[in-house]
Amino acid sequence: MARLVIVSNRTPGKGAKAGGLAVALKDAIEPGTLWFGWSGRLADKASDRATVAQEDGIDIATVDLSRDAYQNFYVGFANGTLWPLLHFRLGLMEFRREHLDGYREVNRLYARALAPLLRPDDLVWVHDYHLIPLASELRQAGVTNAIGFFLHIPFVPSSLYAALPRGEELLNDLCSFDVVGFQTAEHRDDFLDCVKRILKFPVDGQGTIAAERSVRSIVTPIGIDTQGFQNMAARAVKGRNTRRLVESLVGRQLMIGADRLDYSKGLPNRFEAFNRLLTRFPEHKNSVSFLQIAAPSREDVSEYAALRPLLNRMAGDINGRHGAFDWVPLRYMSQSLARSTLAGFYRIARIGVVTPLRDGMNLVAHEYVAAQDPADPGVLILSRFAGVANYFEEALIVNPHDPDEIAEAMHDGLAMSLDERKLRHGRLFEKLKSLSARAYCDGFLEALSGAVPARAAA
Ligand code: GDG
Repeated sequence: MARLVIVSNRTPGKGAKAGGLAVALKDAIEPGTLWFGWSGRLADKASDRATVAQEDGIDIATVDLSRDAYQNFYVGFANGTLWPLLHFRLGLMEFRREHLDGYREVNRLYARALAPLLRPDDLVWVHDYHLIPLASELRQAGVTNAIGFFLHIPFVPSSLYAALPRGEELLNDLCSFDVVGFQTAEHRDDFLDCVKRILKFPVDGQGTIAAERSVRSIVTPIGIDTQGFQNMAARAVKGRNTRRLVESLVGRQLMIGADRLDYSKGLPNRFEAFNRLLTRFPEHKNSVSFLQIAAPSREDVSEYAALRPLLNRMAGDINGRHGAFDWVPLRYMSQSLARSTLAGFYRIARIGVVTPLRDGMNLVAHEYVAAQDPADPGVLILSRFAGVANYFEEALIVNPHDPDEIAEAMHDGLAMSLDERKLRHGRLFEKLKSLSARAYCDGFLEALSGAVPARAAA
């Protein structure tokens, strides 16, 4: 059987925050799988020689980056240009030629480090926007393997994409993969729209692009291990942290949000929505607490650093205005919690608030639904601009740009009958089964394996 080679910005293991991806790929990983990525270390000089170590039966190959390479590639182009652009935030996009050049150089370096580790029938699965030029660089290094790419974040319509200087280079790079996967049909269609309009490549009815090679575009939504998360939540709810949280609520209902501290997650609007809930529907005063966990992220990117003081101020304003001597309405933590602690907290929360302005998928929505007690489930409030909203129609769907609409959904969710909560949760839970981590891996790898005979014939 072909060996799977996974490539992502960070490899799993000590100190890496790749947790989510490692969970999603669990079913694809076997003894002998090779996982390649950045070590997380900054060295004086970047090296194109990988260090290979065995961890939990898989081979982990890593390279160090130089400080300059990290600045241009990671802080500059990946997170200062591509992330805002692909989240529809043109106003936040900053482009510098040296960042794009650095981004390509790092991808070239990765290709040089990875190519000698590859065996002829390996299937190579590349993850996310940091690594768009990788297939093209691997091809230049002589690699002929089947190489697939999965984009975890959205894609944008061609009119928006056109703002990216030298954007056609990256579109061409994407056409060096055999398979390109997206979270939703909308993201894939926007990508194909760019390919047709900007590169003028023909695309057939199945979404296959006739470039130098034949490139299949597919929709394979990511998922979680639903059963595993449900079990973790059921266990955690009996644990010390959840019990202490319940005690501290003294009978009040809980609303919860958990996100990376990222401007795409719509946190200021969510805070403003809670402010409006308490202003417009004062019956909720002293009867609900909102816990927002915001795990620090990408702190060396300036837009991220700017978000922190804004949220601190908003949290202070809300608590100053609405709080009482025995009630803190908004409990805000810019810290991360253990995954199992989070699972227990989701389970006791009457409302899960997932209101990103844009999101590729958003796995917090999956986790919140998986964590619920089916006999007394909570309500999910979900942004229509999260990829998962394409699959989760039974959530309370909101436009996250309108804090009043979110506030009304909070009000409705707090008042929702047990019967309606059960009905909605039951349907969402059914959907989780087909949106599983296993379905994601199987779907993508089936398409990638299919690329092998097609290429051999060509
Ligand atoms: C990208 C795309 C896509 C959050 N706070 C804590 C914590 N989390 C965990 C959540 C969840 C994960 O982080 C976040 O996943 P998301 O899917 O919401 O978002 P991104 O990090 O932006 O990921 C996204 C995803 O890739 C997968 O394709 O869904 O659209 O943007 O698992 O639970 N985990 C812990 N402590 C926290 O405080 N341990």
